[in-house]
Amino acid sequence: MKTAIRFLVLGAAAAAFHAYADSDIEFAPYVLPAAKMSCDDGQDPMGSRLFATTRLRTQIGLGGLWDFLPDPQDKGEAGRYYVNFPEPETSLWVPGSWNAEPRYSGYIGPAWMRRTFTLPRSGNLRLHFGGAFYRTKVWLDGEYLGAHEGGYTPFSFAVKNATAGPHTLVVRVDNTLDDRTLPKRGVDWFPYGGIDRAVYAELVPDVWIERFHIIPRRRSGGAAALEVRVFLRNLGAAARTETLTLAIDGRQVYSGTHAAPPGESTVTFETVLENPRLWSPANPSLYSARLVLGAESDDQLTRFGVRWIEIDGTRLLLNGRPFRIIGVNRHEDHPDWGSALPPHILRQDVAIIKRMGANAVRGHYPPNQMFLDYCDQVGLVFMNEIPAWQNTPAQLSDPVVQEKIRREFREMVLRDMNHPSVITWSLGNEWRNPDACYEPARVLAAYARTLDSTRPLTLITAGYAGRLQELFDVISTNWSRHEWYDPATHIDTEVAARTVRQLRRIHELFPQKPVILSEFGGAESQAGWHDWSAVKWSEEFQARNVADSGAWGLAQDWIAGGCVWQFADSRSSPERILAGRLHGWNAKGILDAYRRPKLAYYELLRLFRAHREERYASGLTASPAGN
Ligand code: ADA
Repeated sequence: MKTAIRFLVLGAAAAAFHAYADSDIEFAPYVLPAAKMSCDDGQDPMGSRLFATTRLRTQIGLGGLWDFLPDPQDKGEAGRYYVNFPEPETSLWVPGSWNAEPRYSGYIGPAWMRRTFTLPRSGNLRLHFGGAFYRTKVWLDGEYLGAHEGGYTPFSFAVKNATAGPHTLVVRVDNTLDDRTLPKRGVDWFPYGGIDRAVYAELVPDVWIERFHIIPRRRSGGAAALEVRVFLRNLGAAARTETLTLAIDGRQVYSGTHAAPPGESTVTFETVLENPRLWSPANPSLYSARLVLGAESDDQLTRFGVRWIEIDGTRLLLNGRPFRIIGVNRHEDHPDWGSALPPHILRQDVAIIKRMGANAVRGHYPPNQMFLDYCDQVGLVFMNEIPAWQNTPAQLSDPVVQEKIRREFREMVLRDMNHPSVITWSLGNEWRNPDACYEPARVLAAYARTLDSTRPLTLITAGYAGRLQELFDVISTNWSRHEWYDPATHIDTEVAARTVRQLRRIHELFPQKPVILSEFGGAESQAGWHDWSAVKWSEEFQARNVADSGAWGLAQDWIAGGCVWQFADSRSSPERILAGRLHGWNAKGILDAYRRPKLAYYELLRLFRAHREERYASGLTASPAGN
């Protein structure tokens, strides 16, 4: 009663303040926990990672202002813009999304970008793009280097014997989506165009380390066998023999010679880590590894963690102890930056999530790699996924789409293998008519398992119970309370009861598999609009959805956790402007797009913290902060 009067007299925002001011919520100080590391690799001058990835290569950052010219009539290739770049319309900051600029806010189509740079000396040039959305073609000094399709994974080009002095780089990026792209046209997030992740050039020797993976496997007696997989490139015409030397935390653990045939090759060797420090959200312990080629002719650095993920019936085990996913779904989106979130926003997102008492994040696509570096460092697990979003059986049976799924999955695994935070791989989200997707799913799941056998494989569905789930280690399902997209204006408990029955059917069908509520709570709210009777679009309506579905999910012992839909409001695709959206935004964020909390955020804070304390009291969690 008292609360209701406050609502009427003081207005909704003030009431919300009062409702929480006297509550038992304690705000943790705004400090991120530090990773336990015994080695500091310094800063990455390219701004791409949280640590330097080389001590030997000469690197040239290609961020900054680039000439920009949209090409709505697609005349650029015929007009050879890569040789005769016309008068640019403006210059744009890279990494950046052109749709974050008011002038190009709605622009979908090809665009041309150009910049020059100077090589301090001649040598083999490796051009690295952390990501560009969605189709990219690259020319250096008028010469075509190649193309890449896919918006979320890195790609690179090599140029033998580039000369010292100035060079001109021209890039054509096209953010047009269709029925055969990943994601497909009309997906529920915005196809921000541009070079939206770090880009740089570096000088490499004739044989270099493209990347290396460290894959820990459990040995009896607590030791970890580390399989080291090295991806080499040899630009020469003859095979070479090279020495590889690995140091972990500054201590040499391996040295051996290996053949490096021309082109790309893979070398593997093994080493053992006795009594490894284990990584977990409570204890994010990281190792630093440096691999050197020859007598310091090339090197690469990475971080890795040792942690054991296992499945025990309906439970996930992390390092032998039950582990529940408590998290948020997050898009890489911000009104001022589009999809090109700068490091301080990535860091802020991680801090907000950690501070909520969450231990997990899920995304519809591989995020900026720096975000995963932060997850490794502060202790958040990440459910990694490729953007095969709501594809139809017809699309999934199309060999062209299947090949894109395979490529996207491979590129995700190649990039993210070393992140201890990555806890599951997902083949996609909410495929339509799941029974009819069985055959393509079977083939794709078999392929995915050849790339990594150390993490559970999953596919996100929308309450589906059926044989498709046989194919996956973990069942991930979204709580789809359909009333949101109906004309209903109030919460309908009958709909919720139906959803619960549907979810229980999954458990009945697969009583021995963990089920993750990959999305719960999805309801939109107009930030700042309150209504005491919890009418649709109000913060109260959303808060109730989030609290009810979250509390129900976390109370089921056969549910291995869940993630709220979603972390912050995000812009939806142009096709969705009428699909129950606020000005074309998906406003189901528990924070608004600028990360200002809505009521649902406080509800979730309470829920996550209560859950954590309860787990601690029952001995299932290592420490109150441990999750
Ligand atoms: C699904 C989908 C999300 C989002 C959500 C919504 O759960 O996985 O990407 O579109 O629906 O807001 O309707």
